[in-house]
Amino acid sequence: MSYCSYQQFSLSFLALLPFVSAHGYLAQVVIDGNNYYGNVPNAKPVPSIIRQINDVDPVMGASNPYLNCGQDAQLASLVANANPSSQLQFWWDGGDGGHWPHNTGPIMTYMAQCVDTTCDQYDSTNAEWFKIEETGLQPGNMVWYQQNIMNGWPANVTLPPTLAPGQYLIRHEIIALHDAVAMGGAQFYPSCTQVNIQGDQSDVAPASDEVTFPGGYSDDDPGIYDPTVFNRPVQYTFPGPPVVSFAAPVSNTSSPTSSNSS
Ligand SMILES: *[C@@H]1O[C@H](CO)[C@@H](O)[C@H](O)[C@H]1NC(C)=O
Ligand SMILES: *[C@@H]1O[C@H](CO)[C@@H](O)[C@H](O)[C@H]1NC(C)=O
Ligand SMILES: [Cu+2]
Repeated sequence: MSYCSYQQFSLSFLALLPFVSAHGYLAQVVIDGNNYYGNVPNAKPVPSIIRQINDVDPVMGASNPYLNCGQDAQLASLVANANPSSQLQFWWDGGDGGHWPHNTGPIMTYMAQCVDTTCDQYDSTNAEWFKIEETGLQPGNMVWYQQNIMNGWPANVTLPPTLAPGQYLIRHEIIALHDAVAMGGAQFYPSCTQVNIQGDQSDVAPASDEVTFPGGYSDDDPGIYDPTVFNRPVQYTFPGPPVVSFAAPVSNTSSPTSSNSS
């Protein structure tokens, strides 16, 4: 049901295309210069900090249980050390091994504490997620930052400088909105990465800023069902809770903490 971005093509041209739907997955995370590779969906897994999914296709529907960490996400066996203000890069690949195939929609990053256990054992079904970053449109509101992912660049995220230490999941998510002019057409691509934050800082998210997944989104949220997503300049409202007050400062340049609301 979900093609990548064919909707502007004529039906006759569509009929000539091979039935390849590339979609994609989180292939690699870089933490302060250290590379951590994820597993290709469905491949025999090697140790990783990224929870492996079993399908590059998007998660569809705001109440889908796979909205949590991605399609049938499995516990990952490793947990990487990170620090307050660590610089992260998230590298997304297309399911065909090429570049990420989408360019319309937001990129958002959430975190949740791995409660009462380490993240390699933590069942995130009831995790309380708080948002540390949301990246939408580049200045001018014509082009999404997601275009940079399609061009072969990573997403750049800075961890909150004062977040309390401990084991956390980082839920880095791309939403592809090219079919979101219809209710239920938004494509969700969640991912979960396991980290252990060092230090003795003390900020924690207030419960009022936390959501579960599913739970944090509705199919009729303005940023998920978006009939005007192709009207430029784009007016966009991010779904989910607000970014926590102690998140790293927003920079509207393209690196390394690119984050810009419309
Ligand atoms: C960043 O935001 C500031 C304040 O809104 C603005 O003056 C500046 O032009 C912006 N920079 C870019 C590259 O858009
Ligand atoms: C992340 O930073 C790199 C290097 O500055 C930049 O080329 C890239 O476009 C940024 N990513 C996004 C999604 O803007
Ligand atoms: Cu796709």
